Amino acid sequence: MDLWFSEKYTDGVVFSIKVDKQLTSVQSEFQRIDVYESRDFGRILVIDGYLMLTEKDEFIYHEMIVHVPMAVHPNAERVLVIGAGDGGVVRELTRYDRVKKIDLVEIDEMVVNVCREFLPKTSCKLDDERVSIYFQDGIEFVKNSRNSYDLIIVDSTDPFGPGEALFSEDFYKNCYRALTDEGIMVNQHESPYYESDAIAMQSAHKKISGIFEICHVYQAHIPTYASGHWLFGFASKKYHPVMDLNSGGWNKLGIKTKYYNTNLHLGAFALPNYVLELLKKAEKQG
Ligand code: AG3
Repeated sequence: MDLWFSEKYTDGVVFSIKVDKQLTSVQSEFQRIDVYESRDFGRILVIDGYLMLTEKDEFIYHEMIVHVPMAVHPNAERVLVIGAGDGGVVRELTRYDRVKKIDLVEIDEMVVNVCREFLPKTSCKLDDERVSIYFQDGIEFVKNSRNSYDLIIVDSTDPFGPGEALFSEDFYKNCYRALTDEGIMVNQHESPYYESDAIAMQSAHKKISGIFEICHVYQAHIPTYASGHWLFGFASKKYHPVMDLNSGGWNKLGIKTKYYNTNLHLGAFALPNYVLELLKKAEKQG
């Protein structure tokens, strides 16, 4: 009998990956966590039925959510990561010597435990000495931080379930306050393609652009997320994501990446017309 993992994108569209076996399935206090093994995408992490990452294409998401702000901010030393218990964001951050402190705030300890056991390729740097893990609600954590971080990376699930509040205006306002005057916040911004995702991304954009001085959106091609076309938000107090890109400086670091490069960085901010249209509409609603 064939075993397939399927994620429903709309009432008429389903994406499926044939899996060889289920490696684990646990129900935490917050959500259900499954890991599958597949021939084409390696191991797959699924939360509440939604695909979070696959071993085969997670590098795209994690490189783009980390290296884009890191190539713009000239000296990001203190980084707050919210969500991301799989460790993928932390792994990319630890490649920078200049990063001195990484606070990872993950609401669900079981996500970290499952990923440590079944996804060593993403969780491999969670024990780096610069990393402190807080099993707490990200919402509460940022409420109590002031002027403490150079960069905040919001690697949330989708805007429902435990991830919902990570798309709220209050949360973004608290992130703003938790950042220094030169701070940058990057967040996973959903997809522009299917209607329900597009509505979520417009709502996030509307809220963030009402708070941060500089607010842009960039894109990447992620084969295992809805439509394969995924967006990230770049919100900043001082640095512009394209004008302040330090290509020479970043290239000198010699970080070997599989997806990100500084030419692609520039291109990632060049969005298709229909996406620009959606963003403009969202800003007007503000
Ligand atoms: N963060 C969640 C991306 C959203 C995926 N959405 C979906 N499949 N409907 C991914 C976590 C990687 N660190």
